Amino acid sequence: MNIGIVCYPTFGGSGVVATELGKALAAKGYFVHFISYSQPARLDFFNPNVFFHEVSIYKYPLFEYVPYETILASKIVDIVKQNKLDLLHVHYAIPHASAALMAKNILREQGINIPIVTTLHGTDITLVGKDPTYEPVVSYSINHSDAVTAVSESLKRDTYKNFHIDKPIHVIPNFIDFERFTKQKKEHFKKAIAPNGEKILVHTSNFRKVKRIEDVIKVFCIVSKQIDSKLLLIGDGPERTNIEILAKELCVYEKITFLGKQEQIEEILSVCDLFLLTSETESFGLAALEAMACEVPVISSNAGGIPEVNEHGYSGYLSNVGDVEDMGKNALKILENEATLKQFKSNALAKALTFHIDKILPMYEDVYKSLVGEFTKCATDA
Ligand code: GMT
Repeated sequence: MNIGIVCYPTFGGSGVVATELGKALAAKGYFVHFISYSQPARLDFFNPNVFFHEVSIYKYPLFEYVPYETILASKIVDIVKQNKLDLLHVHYAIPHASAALMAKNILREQGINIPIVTTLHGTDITLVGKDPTYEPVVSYSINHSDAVTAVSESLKRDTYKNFHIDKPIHVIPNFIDFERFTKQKKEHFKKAIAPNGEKILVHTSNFRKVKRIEDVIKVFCIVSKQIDSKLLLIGDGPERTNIEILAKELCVYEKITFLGKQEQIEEILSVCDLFLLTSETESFGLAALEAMACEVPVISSNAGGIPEVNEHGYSGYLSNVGDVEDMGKNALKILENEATLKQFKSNALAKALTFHIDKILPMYEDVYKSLVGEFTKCATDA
């Protein structure tokens, strides 16, 4: 089967999920065509079944704003025809689903029927989508997709609440490829970061306001008063300066290392003891799942889909958004006792295994098969 995947190429969760899904499909013998405005961050390998089509954006002086959606729709039409795609899987409603629908309508006039699967990731619904300006297009795009999936039950509920949807939404949770995300022996990293055996806490994100990283700093402040510890902050984004100021005010700056954007995040997670995710909204929390796969328990808020990933009292603890006192108390409960920490680490892995890619990938395949009647045999079967 020839599958087109439309996604954002950035480090953000939706791009990561789309890329990892494409890689896994290619490994199973599907031909996967990525369509994006630049090479997706994790698409850094060669596989004869994987193709990348760049959506080139030319800025003509006539346009104050580049009509990206129009360029993308035209590109999709070309790629579908040239590569005889059987299906398009678009990640993120805005503007991928609407561009795909435009392409679908153009192709229909040319006698080509291309089914569209739209996967909702969260920010397209909970943040951007809630802006009434987008509502008509997002509702239309969801209702006219051939199949719609959401990454958590919580996101499915939010979508029905905020939009006018008459379409079934299948929940297909995000997944982990354990060939990559697994605890590795990186003792030299540990020694370099925590030379005196300090506990290592970690947070990774794109440092947007919605992540409430100020709460990460406050929780770390509570923990570091009781336990020798270090905090690793991975990623970068608009809140970086504010976080640095707060860390200095709370006198924990010296104990924090800003690592910036990292490719091999699993190597760093492998030496960490606790992951902090304090978000205001979070449809799933892939970053937490990646940490759990590397045997790192999670202290998190209970926003959105996080409780579907982090199990309270088992893989970590949940608190109300902004309740840093409770988060700090829970973090100490895990870190203060070696036996408890060991138990939570092993529970985190056990919980992460329920999201094993081998369990989740067939769910997407089932959706594809239900849309593409004649199942075209792919490379490895031929
Ligand atoms: O969280 C972000 O800032 C990135 C965002 C995205 O759109 O890529 O992540 C969303 O999709 C991820 C993958 O499905 C989810 O794990 C994140 O929870 C979700 N983010 C939010 O809902 C804020």
